[in-house]
Amino acid sequence: MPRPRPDLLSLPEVAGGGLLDRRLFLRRGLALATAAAAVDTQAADELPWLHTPGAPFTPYGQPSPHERLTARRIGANRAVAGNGVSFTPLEELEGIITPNGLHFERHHNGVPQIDPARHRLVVHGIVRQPLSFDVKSLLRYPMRSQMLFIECGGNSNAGWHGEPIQRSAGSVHGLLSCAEWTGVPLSILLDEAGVDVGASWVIAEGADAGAMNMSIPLAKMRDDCLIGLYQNGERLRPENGYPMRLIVPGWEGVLHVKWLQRLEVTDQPVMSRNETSKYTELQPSGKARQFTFTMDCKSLITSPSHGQTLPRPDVYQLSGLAWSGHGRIRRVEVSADGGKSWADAALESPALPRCLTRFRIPWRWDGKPAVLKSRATDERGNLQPERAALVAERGRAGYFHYNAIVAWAVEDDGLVTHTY
Ligand SMILES: Nc1nc2c(c(=O)[nH]1)N[C@H]1C(S)=C(S)[C@@H](COP(=O)(O)O)O[C@H]1N2
Ligand SMILES: [Mo]
Repeated sequence: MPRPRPDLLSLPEVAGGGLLDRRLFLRRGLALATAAAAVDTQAADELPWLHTPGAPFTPYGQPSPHERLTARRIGANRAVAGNGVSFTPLEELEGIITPNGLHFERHHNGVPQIDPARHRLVVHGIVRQPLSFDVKSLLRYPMRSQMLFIECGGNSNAGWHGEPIQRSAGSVHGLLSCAEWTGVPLSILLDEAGVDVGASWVIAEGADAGAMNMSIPLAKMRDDCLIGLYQNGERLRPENGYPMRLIVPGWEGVLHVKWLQRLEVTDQPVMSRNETSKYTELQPSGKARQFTFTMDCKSLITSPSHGQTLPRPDVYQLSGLAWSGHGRIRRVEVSADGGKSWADAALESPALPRCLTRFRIPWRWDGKPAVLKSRATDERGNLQPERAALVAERGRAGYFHYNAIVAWAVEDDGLVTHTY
């Protein structure tokens, strides 16, 4: 078996288990891979694309057919038609933006096929002037763009299981995506409607069958919420709320009401199904947490991760994602010895608030079993907890808001599995 190059063997460790200085990637000369061969021996006349004209233009591009395995994994609820999830394949992607066709999905009643010409958004309740907007009129309002993650409150819920689930990173933690959302700040519409004194909540309702609804504090709506109309530059996908959805930066996915058709300004929450029987968390005391809006500080190594195999002892680039609904990610530390020692990973800029942040660190694997972990700290000082601490605090009946440190075990044959 080939050994790491001597220049890589001599690099000093910054933490146990072979973690190397994060700045090595910034310097010239740390080429981890060696080019396949300086001169390719493959004869050029065997490559048909060098000899025949290429395919014609297409009105809307598609991924290469060689990348068809980069796809959402669907977890449909067979008992209830239209209910279920599909997961973003986090381990297949790089950078921080989720392509629109791979944004995760969570529908309680399937994807309504909405004709934008017949869709209306009504703003009413404790307002001086109730308003009704069609899509065309909303498109003429001033807009704002922001890169933001959306994470379902039920993301990573398999972490509560007694045994570590053996599935790819994306199919456990991929109810998480990140896009540039463009839309109309809600404060503009609320000002136009003229919110009256006494109002403190807004009830948002979707136009899917069942009209899913959620209550959101008026202060948050005024502060930074958007009526999202564009997703990564193009109009929303039907799965993600076409023609318009609520964007609630940093807060639980379920509040980002899709296919938005009604905003009712009120003085109390509506106590809908998804804020009472669901998306609440039973604690060891017997009391349930309710209105747990903000998504906590969290991170995950995506490469390497479950199901991947390291081909040989060598220097690898560990890479992953960190995020927090409380603001910016300030720090990500990585451990290669199961949490005994930690080293700072490099954060890729820009590290935006309530947006995914990519981290990287070089790691020299010596071929012995290792346990890889990452832990994030946000600008408010929130530190991602160890699993034991989270379970001690919240018990295991809560289901939602699991944000504990994720551990990957690397066996001596290079196979990566999930461990606690
Ligand atoms: N109208 C409506 N809005 C909805 C839902 C829904 O089923 N109906 N699902 C919610 C949940 S639970 C989540 S996590 C997010 C998922 O958004 P996405 O499917 O665009 O990823 O949408 C929320 N908005
Ligand atoms: Mo969700």
